[in-house]
Amino acid sequence: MLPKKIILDCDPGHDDAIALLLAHGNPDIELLAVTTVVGNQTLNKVTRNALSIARIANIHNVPFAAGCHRPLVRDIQTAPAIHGETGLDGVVLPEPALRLDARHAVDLIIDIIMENPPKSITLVPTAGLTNIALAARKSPHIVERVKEVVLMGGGYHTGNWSAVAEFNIMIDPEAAHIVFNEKWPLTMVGLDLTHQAQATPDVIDAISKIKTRPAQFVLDALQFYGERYRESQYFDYPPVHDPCAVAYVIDPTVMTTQKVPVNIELAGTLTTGMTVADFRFPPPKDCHTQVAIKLDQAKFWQLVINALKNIGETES
Ligand SMILES: [Ca+2]
Repeated sequence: MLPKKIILDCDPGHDDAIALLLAHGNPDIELLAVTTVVGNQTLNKVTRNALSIARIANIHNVPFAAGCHRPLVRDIQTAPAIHGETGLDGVVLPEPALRLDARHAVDLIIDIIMENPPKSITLVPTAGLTNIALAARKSPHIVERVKEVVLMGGGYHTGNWSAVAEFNIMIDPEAAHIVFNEKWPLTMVGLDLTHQAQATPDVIDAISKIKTRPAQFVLDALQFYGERYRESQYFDYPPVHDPCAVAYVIDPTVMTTQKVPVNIELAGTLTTGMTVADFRFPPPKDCHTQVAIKLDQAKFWQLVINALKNIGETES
């Protein structure tokens, strides 16, 4: 089987970091680019974090590009309560060794989609959707060339940034509206699913046995991230959102999904940024969106652990 070609659009971020390691360490994924966007922290901070993770994991020959420094319409909102002032507090980050691609992330995304055969690229956004929305607006012909969009964001029952909205959607709901309404196949890996992906003590134990620099980085990241989730949202163990989207691309049987129309609330007084999922049956024939429902936790964590083992030891 040919590896699946993906572009990871992210805002590292503790769980983005693990998503990046999973994509890099899994042999069924070909990571064509990493693009960054304002989200968990400012664009400069998350971009530097992405480059530092590349050094920790020995990622070479993959272009990294910085994208949008603010949402389309709204003011910037970041998430220091979960990710700290750097966006990746709790870990020691090395000076980046890779240099950024000179292109804007939006242009890099468009270039890669156009250079590759139709329906061969999967977009995996694990942040606000500003870059992806702008790419679709700048070059509308990319939409039919993308194989699918598998994003971490939203939730059909659960919010975390408001009563009903999730952070990645709520920080740029207009961008999310664009991305959910384009006719590419779209899988929403939302909070309903990712709250099942908690880094429990047995997971931590399995990762601590790997004893490599990238594995230690993940342990340090989960330590900080777990404390913040305990303090701010009373989780016993932290939900590791972003790698769930990568895991679905690797092996769709890692979760169950349901075809459901989803749209983004833009005008609500209480519900802006809500991913409104219409579970009335049957779904329309032209429904191009689906939502992730139930995670196979053992299979998911095995993918993460295997990726760390594949990456192996890296230079310090
Ligand atoms: Ca993220």
